[in-house]
Amino acid sequence: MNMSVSGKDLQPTGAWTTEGRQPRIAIIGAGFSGIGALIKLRQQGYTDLTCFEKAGEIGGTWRDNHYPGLSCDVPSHFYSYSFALNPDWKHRFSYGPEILAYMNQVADKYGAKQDIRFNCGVTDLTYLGPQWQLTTEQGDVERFDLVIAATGVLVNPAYPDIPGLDSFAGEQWHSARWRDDVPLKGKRVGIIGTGSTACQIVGAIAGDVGHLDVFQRTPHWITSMPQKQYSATWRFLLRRVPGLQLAIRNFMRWLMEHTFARATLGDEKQQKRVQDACLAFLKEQIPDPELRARVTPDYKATCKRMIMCSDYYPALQQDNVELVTERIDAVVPEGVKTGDGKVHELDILLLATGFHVSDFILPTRVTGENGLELSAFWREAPRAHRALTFPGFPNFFMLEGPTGVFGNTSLIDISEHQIDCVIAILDKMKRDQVAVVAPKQEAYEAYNQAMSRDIGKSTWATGGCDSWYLDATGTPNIYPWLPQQYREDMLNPDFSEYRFEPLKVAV
Ligand code: NA7
Repeated sequence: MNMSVSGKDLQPTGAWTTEGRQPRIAIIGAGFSGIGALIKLRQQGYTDLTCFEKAGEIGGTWRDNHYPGLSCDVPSHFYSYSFALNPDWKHRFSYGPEILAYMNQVADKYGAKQDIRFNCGVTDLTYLGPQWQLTTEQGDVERFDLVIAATGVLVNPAYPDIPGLDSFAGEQWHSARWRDDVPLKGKRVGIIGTGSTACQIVGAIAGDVGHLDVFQRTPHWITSMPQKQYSATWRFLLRRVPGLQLAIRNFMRWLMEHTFARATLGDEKQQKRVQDACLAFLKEQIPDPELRARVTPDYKATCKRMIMCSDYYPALQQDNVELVTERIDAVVPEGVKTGDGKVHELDILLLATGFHVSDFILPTRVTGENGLELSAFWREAPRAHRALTFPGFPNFFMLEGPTGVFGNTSLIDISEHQIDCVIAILDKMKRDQVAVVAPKQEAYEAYNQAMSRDIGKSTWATGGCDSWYLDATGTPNIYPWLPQQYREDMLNPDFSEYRFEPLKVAV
């Protein structure tokens, strides 16, 4: 069915605030942020909601990723919605399928799926003042008063730029495009990458494959993942004791943020504590000093995102597993050729090589005021005002946008606070009967300057490593202060940083 509306209907209308009607809100993406936005907006009385989801089901990263061993390195009771605490988590750190099932349960419970258009990607967003014109992959065109992009961060797989990659004669795939139809049992498998994803995969498949080559370009700092299966008694208690779940959630948040965030953000003692814990874990896990030396990083812990994984080091020491630290020269039809001239013959090549982290909503074309395109606005690096809004792009919000809180913490928690901030802004628009909201250019610049100044103190900048936190200029493009501060910013938005204007027609 083509839902295009006629040219007449597409003429700019007045503002929702002055017309006394519900704002038409488009939410793009039905992962944790998008579902959270649907639920929280409806709870606050904003009911004209349409969520555009490019896939046939909800889930975002937890739908796209389904590789063996997939789990979350943020504790389950913290990695959940504050309004839908879950006493039934089976493990302290949940596995992918349980997280996806939780998201579906919450979406069903709150009726969020009724607002979602599945298999409906958005190709274009154009600001026509005070509304946005939205075009779908199907060519349908509609108007919305506000747009909330909830399109995720780790979405588009990064394929390594290795000569001959396509010449490989066996099967190869990216970790985020896992092939369930190709059995690994008994096969000669190679995996490129040693980040969080690779560590989980290696731990899960080492016992199954015939031979496994792990191609490491840079060793990562790894700390243990204190996994624990929750007992039925514990789950019963959580259900019965008032406040217990919330107390655990808050404690987990405190723990994550006081260990990793502080260590990253200039607390040298804490950084040393984290690094010493990693070194002790490594020594305990790998007795062989030669292998240990090969996996010991030469940069500071917390420079790259910390990995929590207890299965990786034991897997590396299995007889059928080989750590390859020689530089990869090329992929050839038989396998991977390294700098020492050796060809590592493989049946299957796995690419755990990360994501294009600077894309965010792109390649959707987003055109703001005066024809300004978001891709041009982001030419140097993707930036935002308080990781949520953009000058020149009124009535447009991005959850988990650039310069966000992407360290070892719960992105669900962060996005919930962002949604609260969006709601506070909508409430103000309604109260003051204004049509347009956007951050002031000077507020955006002052904020980004403060970020640039303070990010230099973090181990992302000083730790001596390359990471996905760095933008094309080599500067960390991430929130430089403690997550607690971001939550406070979102709970108490400073409205003087925004321009609120009456109806303004597009030029
Ligand atoms: P990451 O953390 O970006 O890790 C990617 C890994 O792939 C990392 O070890 C890279 O080495 C390696 N890589 C990338 N390109 C190449 C090439 N060309 N040759 C060799 N090795 C390469 O991605 P993950 O999927 O593991 O984790 C992403 C996030 O998901 C993670 O932070 C969690 O939030 C969950 P490098 O270290 O750059 O030398």
